Amino acid sequence: MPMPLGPPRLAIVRALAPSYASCLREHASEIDVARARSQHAAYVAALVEAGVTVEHAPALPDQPDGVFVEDVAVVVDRVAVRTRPGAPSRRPEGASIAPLLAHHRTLHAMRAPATLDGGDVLRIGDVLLVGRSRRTNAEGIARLAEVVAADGLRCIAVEVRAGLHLKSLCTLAAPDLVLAIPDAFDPRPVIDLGVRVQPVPEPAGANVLALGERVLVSAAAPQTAAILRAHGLAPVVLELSEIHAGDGALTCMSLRLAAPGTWCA
Ligand code: CIR
Repeated sequence: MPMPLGPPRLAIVRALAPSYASCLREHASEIDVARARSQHAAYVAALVEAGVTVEHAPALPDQPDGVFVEDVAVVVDRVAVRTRPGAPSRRPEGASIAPLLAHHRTLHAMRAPATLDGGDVLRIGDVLLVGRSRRTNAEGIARLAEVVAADGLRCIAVEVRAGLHLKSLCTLAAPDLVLAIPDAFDPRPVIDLGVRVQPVPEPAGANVLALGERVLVSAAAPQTAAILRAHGLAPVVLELSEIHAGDGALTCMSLRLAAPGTWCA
């Protein structure tokens, strides 16, 4: 009997740094830090509203990308791995999260030359689809596979040809439903798992965060919200303009831990 998908029991988040306007990003867009902070606060409130317990990692004022905690670890059922992020400037971020994770899971390390960002890891049941991207290399995927084997999970590598991370291109909305930017990646591994791949018309719609029936979705993706409704899900729309300006989205602002006997997105 496979484990069911559930809402996360716990989410680790980190306050948005005053230095956020210096975060890594593809295009030198302007960032309004005060606005980013209120968008982050609304995100945390939406997690709490959905019944998720929120734990705050120590603030890192001098790490502009520190709010994107998803990238610094991969957490599964009994084990977790602190990643070695692909961007060197982001490698110090994980140290302050490690003790929090070690409290809940057996925590493993990842060493050079391996690199991996958690944004490249999409869990579907017992499988982790892992994007080979600008941030995640083959050694990182191999190390992740070694760690998660302890929980009976396997990894399948997927090429990320465009975009930052695999989860910039596709995320899980329900146990049998992945939303994806059309033609952005090879959907066969997802389809082979018996999961439908639903194309979304807006790039910002590809990254949603499933919290049970509720699914967080960006205000920049109104058509995606309508698609979620059509699938019987309850979209919770969040304004994320300043988070998107930092190349971030919904999944990247938390590290989620499932309740025992379930897995989570
Ligand atoms: C970066 O380039 O690393 C950050 N500015 C954005 C990271 C977003 N992370 C994610 O989607 N998992």
